[in-house]
Amino acid sequence: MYGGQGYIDPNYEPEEDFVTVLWIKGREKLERLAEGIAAESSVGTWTGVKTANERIWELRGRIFRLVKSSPTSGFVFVAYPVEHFDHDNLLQLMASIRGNIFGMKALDELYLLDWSIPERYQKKFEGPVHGIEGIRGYLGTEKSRRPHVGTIVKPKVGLTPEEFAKVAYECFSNGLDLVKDDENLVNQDFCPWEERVLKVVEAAEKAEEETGEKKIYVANITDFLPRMMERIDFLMEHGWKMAMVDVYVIGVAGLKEVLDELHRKKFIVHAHRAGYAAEHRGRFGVSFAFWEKIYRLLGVDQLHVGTGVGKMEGSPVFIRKYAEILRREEIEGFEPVFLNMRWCKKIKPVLPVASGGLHPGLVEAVIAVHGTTDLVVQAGGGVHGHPGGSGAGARAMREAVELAAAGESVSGKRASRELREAIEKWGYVPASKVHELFERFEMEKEKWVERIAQEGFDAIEKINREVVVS
Ligand code: RUB
Ligand code: CA
Repeated sequence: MYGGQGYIDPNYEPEEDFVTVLWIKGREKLERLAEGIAAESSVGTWTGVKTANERIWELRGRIFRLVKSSPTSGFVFVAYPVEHFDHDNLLQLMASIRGNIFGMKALDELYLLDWSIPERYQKKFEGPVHGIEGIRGYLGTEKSRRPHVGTIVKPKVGLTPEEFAKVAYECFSNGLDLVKDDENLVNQDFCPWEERVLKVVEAAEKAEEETGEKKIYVANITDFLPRMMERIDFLMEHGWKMAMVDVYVIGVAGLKEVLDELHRKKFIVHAHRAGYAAEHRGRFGVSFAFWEKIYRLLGVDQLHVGTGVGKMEGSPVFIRKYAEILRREEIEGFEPVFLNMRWCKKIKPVLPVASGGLHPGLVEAVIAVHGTTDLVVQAGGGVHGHPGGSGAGARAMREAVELAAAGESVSGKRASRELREAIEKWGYVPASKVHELFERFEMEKEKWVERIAQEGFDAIEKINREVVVS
């Protein structure tokens, strides 16, 4: 009971509901902590109020499942009826399910692991304009289905427009499909945005003519709204309909506005997620699964999801699931960590971007983590750190991706000198290591489900630490 009301209803079967799954730990009984959350995120408060009635009570959050790890901790599943929420107002929805509950005093840990969105709500959104097939159509890879190969120009910041464009040209003309600005490069004095864009677009077009391949350069337009709008116009005027946004730092309201404009103009949208991890790691927070569903709903075309084998957080098991959430129509859950969910047809699949600490020797492994070649493989240091420079690094990456996509070894006899040089410098992880990890995990899955139920969040963290490619 909380505020005089009971929110637990084990017989309730969610149909057209939003469902959230949370990890909770606190200083009261799990049931009471959970009811506090259901109340505070829906119709209730700490005490009964005279203004409530039966009609309002129907709008409540219902706890239909509790998985107890101890008397004061466990996983909680809450269902909210669609009517609880304001039409397509994602901000109102966030203030409910990702709102006040994180400040409740009785809680020592609270983590929103996942949520599922009913089709009735999804239908109010447009989703991506291009998505996986649109981008593949643009680059001409619908048939080959090979991963797209990209780079982040490095150093992240500091190059002048000329220097930046020179690196971009070397990468484009040596086999890369995509060149991007880094998340923290926009319009600094040493590299004015418009000047950079003009020079890089010229470089990309030159490389297109020379190689006969289409190229994608995504300039980072992230800024306050009026300036993002100006940049979209500038790109349009120069016949360039693609851009990058730092989706997390922009915030959902700004993102909706900028995406509306990008959609009207049919841009390809590359989404960088810098900052998401500030609330994704630790024991008070929100999983990336929450955010990527918002980004797919609002309609980005490609989105960073991690690598599972590079420098950023996330075990292969988690990264594959994050990617499936973007790519699939039907998501198979792994409760209580991930929920089952079906995307409605209208919301197209988003192309996952694997990036962060990658190099040619990790290409086989990262494709194995994803379990498909529908992805962008992206390397910054792994291109520009090649002993032969960016051009050699680009060729080595493209070659590694072609070999791995064809199921061949990146370190085999067919590898060129440049590819071997990259592997000598950075090492090599074969796909078989990743396959073994997934086979082991599949065999031990039941055990992990039990461990998660018993040990709670500790076991989830162990999957990230222990289920890794070694
Ligand atoms: C990677 C890079 C990206 C990270 C972000 O550079 O610049 O910003 O991928 O992480 P490098 P994530 O290839 O030199 O490591 O993709 O996990 O959001
Ligand atoms: Ca970066």
